[in-house]
Amino acid sequence: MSESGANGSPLYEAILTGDADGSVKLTQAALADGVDPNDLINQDMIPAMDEAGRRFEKREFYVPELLIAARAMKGALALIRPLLSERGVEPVGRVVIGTVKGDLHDIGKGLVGSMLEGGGFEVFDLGVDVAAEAFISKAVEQKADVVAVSALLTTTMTAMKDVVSALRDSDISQTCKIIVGGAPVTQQFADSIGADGYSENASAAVTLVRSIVTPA
Ligand code: B1M
Repeated sequence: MSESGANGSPLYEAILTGDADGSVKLTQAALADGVDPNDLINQDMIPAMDEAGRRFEKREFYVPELLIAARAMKGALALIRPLLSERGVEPVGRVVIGTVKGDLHDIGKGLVGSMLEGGGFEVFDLGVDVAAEAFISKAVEQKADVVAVSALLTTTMTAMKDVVSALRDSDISQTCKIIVGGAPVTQQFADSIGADGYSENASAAVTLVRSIVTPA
């Protein structure tokens, strides 16, 4: 599996070619062999999706190929998710997460949510295409510590600013922080829209949220 390297491993190939049955079977076998789920995600699964994106840019892949790759990725992730979210009883904080309005990409957001659950947080996942008001009303309802917003498109990342504004105008502006992430998002962009934090990947998001909820 991952010891054969990211590109070209059987799981990588199964996801890239949209072989959902294969990706599930290979993931089951790797987990049974004791392979670290984080290695599967970082060495095989994410690189396969990145390659799908590269092929899409080069017009070797079209939307249907992206969709079947995503389906194969999700099948494998469904097996891994419970392993990421095993945790103790007491939540260390509450996080509302979703993909910004106009954006339907949910794999990275789902991964961030699962890793946060694994880090001991109670996570309320609002799904995709989430309006700014929906983020904030859920955060108010749940007295959330953090609102986490994902975007994968340069055209939708600008809508993150609306979520920041809605939070600043809300009753929980003093108690709830907002973090942003997703492939096109940068620390500079996060600063420019007044977000409280940015992280590049799912495990960095856990470290970031932890530092927000329990500052050193
Ligand atoms: Co889309 N798509 N897509 N797509 N797609 C990208 C993003 C793209 C880069 C492909 C490309 O051209 N190379 C490109 C965006 C270009 C741009 O804006 N710069 C693109 C495009 C153009 C589009 C459409 C417009 C295509 C079209 O219809 N013509 C369309 C838009 C639809 C919409 O959203 N309105 C579209 C549609 C789709 C599918 C529906 C077919 C499918 C999504 C299926 C799904 O999610 N259920 C899809 C896919 C699969 C991709 C790629 C190939 C893979 C995305 C993915 O799941 N990556 C993607 C190319 C790429 O990213 N390499 C692409 C794996 C995932 C684990 O990584 O989501 O980046 P990622 O998450 C990472 C980090 O970003 C971070 O942590 C995760 C890993 O640890 N992170 C956070 C994410 N959210 C975070 C939040 C945080 C912190 C960290 O805190 C809040």
